[in-house]
Amino acid sequence: MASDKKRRNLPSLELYVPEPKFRPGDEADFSDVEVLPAGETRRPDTAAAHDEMHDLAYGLVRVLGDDHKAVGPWDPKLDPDTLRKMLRAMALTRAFDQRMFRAQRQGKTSFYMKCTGEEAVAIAATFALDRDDMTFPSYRQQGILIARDWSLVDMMNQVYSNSKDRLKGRQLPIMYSTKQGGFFSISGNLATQFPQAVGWAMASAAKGDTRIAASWTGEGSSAEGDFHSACTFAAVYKAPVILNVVNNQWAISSFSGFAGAEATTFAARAVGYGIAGLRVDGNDALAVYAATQWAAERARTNKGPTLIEHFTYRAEGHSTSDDPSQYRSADEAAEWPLGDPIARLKNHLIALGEWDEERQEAMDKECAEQVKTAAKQAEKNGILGHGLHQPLETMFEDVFEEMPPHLRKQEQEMLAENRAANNVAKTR
Ligand SMILES: Cc1ncc(C[n+]2csc(CCOP(=O)(O)OP(=O)(O)O)c2C)c(N)n1
Ligand SMILES: [Mg+2]
Repeated sequence: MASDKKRRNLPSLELYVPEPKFRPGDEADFSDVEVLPAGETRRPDTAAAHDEMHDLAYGLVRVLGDDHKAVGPWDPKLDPDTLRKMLRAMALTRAFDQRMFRAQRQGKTSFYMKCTGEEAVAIAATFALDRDDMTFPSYRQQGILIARDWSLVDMMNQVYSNSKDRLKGRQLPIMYSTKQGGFFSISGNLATQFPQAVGWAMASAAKGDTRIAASWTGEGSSAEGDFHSACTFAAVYKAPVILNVVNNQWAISSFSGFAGAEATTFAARAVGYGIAGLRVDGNDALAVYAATQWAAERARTNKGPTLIEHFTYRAEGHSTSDDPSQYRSADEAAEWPLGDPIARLKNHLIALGEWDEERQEAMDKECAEQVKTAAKQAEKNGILGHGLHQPLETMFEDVFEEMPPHLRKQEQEMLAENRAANNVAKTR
């Protein structure tokens, strides 16, 4: 719209709107993505001042090299048993995702979200945390629960919103919650978990406790105001918290550029807040483990928060409601220069002489069986639309200590209507 006041001697302003590099039908080519060689990034002391490590917010912590060997100062030097446990938790998470995705397609649940390609981000981090540290995840860190050996049946009961769903069908499937699991209720309101994690960490410090908090958010959600207020509080009070930004390149159909990825890295947000910032290869389980271990030690020794960007790729659709072939090139996942986190850890164990393809195949089969057995058990408690849901009156419960009369009246009306409807159905 040309304004009357437009000054003719100045160039017209132009609005810049980012555009993803590849759309459906394009050949994906990530050769411009800078992938630093494994082992090259320095590892500062965990007590280092945040402003002495700005380079790390623009670098890329990597441990696993192209030859599948672990190299450099970030190598956490884990024993083979721990590596195998980590690999198994990642494989089990993938098997769980596959089964639940299929369950949604079979109409057993209304919704599901996979974390394919991002398993290391949640699982390797959980291995580096203490069991009683508190996690504030987004919906793509089901791996935390699996790494903490949480019951698969309990998770499935929630996905099926059935009679054994502890959350009584009040949460969208996959929005788990367990106090004993140290897993804060997932919220559909993106990024709210960030200030909650910082507040929890501040309380832990105020009480003189020893437990720290860790939170995860997507790169898209880092554009929310909550992300920024969380960073301010974390920096000001040196909260013992690890703030993870999972940069999987996509926020449903919006590419990371809309959250600022073209301008700088997500780890660089830390610089402005005066927080330690690390940028990590999110598909390298050892790098994720090492960065989390570093940040945990920093938090535990009162040196303050760390913001970790996990550079990764969402290998599948956003959720069962999404069709990524409509907005991105089909090649992208295969062309992703940082590979697949499970394959990379597997190859590392093979390179160490501690694993082989046969054992991997047997483990994958065992994981599929374990998930199948759990699903059968959970399905006995009910699946979507098969009546074994929570009693209807639970809809009115657990809000007021004593239900106010108007709600009691509504509840009675609902139950009467339901009885009448059932009677009509029976006489038909
Ligand atoms: C406050 C808010 N805004 C928008 C949405 C809708 N929404 C749900 S998931 C999503 C994409 C988030 O992408 P990202 O943060 O990158 O996480 P990812 O799904 O990639 O793990 C959006 C926009 C929401 N749930 N809450
Ligand atoms: Mg994302």
